[in-house]
Amino acid sequence: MAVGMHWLLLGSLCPLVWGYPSFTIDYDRDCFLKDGQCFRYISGSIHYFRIPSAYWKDRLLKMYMTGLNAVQIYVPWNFHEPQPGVYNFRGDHDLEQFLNLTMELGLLVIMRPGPYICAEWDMGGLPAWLLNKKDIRLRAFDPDYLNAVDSWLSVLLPKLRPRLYNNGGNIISVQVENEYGSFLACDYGYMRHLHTMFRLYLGDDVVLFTTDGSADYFLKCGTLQDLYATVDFGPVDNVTKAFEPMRRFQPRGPLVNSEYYTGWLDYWGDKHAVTPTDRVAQGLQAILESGASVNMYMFEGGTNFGFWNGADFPRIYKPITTSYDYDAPLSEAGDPTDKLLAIRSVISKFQSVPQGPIPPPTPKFSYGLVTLKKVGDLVDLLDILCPADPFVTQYPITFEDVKQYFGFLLYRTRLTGDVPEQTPVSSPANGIHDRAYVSVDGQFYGVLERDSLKKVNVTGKEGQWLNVLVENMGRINYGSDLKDFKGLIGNLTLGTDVLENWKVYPLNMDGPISQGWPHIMADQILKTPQTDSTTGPAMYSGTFKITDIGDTYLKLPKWSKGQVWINGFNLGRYWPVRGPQVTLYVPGTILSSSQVNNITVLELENAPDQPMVIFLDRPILNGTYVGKMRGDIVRSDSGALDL
Ligand code: 6DJ
Repeated sequence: MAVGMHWLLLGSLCPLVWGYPSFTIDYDRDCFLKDGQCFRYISGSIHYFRIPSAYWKDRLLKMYMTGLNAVQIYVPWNFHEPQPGVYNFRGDHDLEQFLNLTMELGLLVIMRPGPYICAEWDMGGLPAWLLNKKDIRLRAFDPDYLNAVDSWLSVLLPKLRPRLYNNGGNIISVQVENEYGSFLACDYGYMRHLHTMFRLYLGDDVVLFTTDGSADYFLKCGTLQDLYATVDFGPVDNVTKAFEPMRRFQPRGPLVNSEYYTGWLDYWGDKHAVTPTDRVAQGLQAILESGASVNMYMFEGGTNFGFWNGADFPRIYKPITTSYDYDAPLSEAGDPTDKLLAIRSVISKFQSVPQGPIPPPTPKFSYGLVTLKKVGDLVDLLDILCPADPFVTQYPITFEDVKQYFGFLLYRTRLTGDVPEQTPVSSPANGIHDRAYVSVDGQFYGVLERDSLKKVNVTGKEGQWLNVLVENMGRINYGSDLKDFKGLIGNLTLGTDVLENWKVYPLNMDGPISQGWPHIMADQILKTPQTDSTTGPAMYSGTFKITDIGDTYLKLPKWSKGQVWINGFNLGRYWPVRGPQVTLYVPGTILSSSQVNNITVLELENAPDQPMVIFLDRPILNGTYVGKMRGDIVRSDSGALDL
């Protein structure tokens, strides 16, 4: 055998001999060490839980083609453990399938398993069932909280261990908690406990890290010995300065920005957030010039389907929109944008990017108009939506009390006397979490809203039902108000009287609708006598046929606020009169070209006289803001006035 050949063979065996693969930190050379070489990652965040699983591979391929060598992902605990001890890792929840795809495409993975993730996701990823114990202390050394955390980690972390880079997989590092330094509890005992658990399940040699805002006061409570401290910040003028707090806490090791913001999130009622491409590109270039590793948050934002959006609470409650487009380099629908091309060109100055074109945007279809029929007022559909007996209670109880954590609860009580004059129903303690739709028998009177709309005037007769449908609009995901109980969390008054003797109906909409209701009962719907009133909470349904399948965007002209399902899939909330989001993203994966497609709309306030919706081939996420306060906002592109 030739000498050269001999060394070639030996070379391919060497990794095993030398203890490779290995991923560690070199504190002398201030870099990560991948198989003994200085290495930096250029990564992007992608949330598999915000993208239909059939599209995962396409998105990862686009990230790879941009020149990224890693992706960063969160794992939302509440998405996988909907009830204590009940786990879901199937279909769109199949985390391991997602990880297999990253491996296939040669992407490294930076894991962020929480248990808290923030992410503008309901309760920051913590399961709402933790609130069954009312005085639980979240993200702290509280035995009730820790027992639940430990049991979840005992399921999740063993799935990750064989996938660690040092064990032959592609996970190079694992984050413990998330921005813990912004959480007032500042409980080192809790962080130490998590650290112990992560080491127990993942071993001693994986790189564990933390991420915090780039300021000393964040790093103070967010960091812990043996956890590599990293920071997050968006485009800034002075990158060296932005990394200074990290350097003060940790003089040596690679610089890392774990969340470099390519865009930002949207709140209902605020302007659509946009971060200019040139700023993002310049900021990225400066980070890469500094030699740092970086993860772009988000690379694709995706969608808060169903009821999964979170909310912030700066001073008032601010729920996040259904779209989590984030003005990211890949759009909500996974299409490459100019921002992606600019990012790719910056990356190419520092490392080679894969040859070949970025896959083009997928076709979008404007399927056109679909007319809908009213199925019935919500209060007339209780047999379907709440077949069990309601809870009977003197004073209101919460979503958590009845163990329904998402969606809607109907509270009803009978008027104990005539109410001939307009009399306010109100919540003196601001206890509407989060929005309530008030009617007396069939007559709709208006809306109560957390922090803003405090009373609704009603009239009625003794014995009539006062109906208060309460919508959970998403739990707070950031700050010290994470324990965000839903429903009526205080008494309601009628005039000066406290209302008592309630019946509480937990409404299960996803169940029957995913089973084909109301379409499977179409004949009965036609025969059912119903009011043709277009005000107040009611269900509408329709059908449409298509020949080509692709993504599309649903616009609801002249509708107010509600929820939409297509073929049983819960697309999320619409609220065009509040904006800025006007259309809902409809992934082609839920449509059929061989069968009739069903659409079901729950409208909460006012439906158009001729109920119809329209499918467009482009999104409208920036309905123009023209109003100035909540309550009666009008937008020029809200669809409230025109098609
Ligand atoms: O880690 C957080 C992300 O999940 C950091 N971050 C992002 C995501 O929530 S807002 C957007 C945010 N942190 C709160 C900082 C508020 C100034």
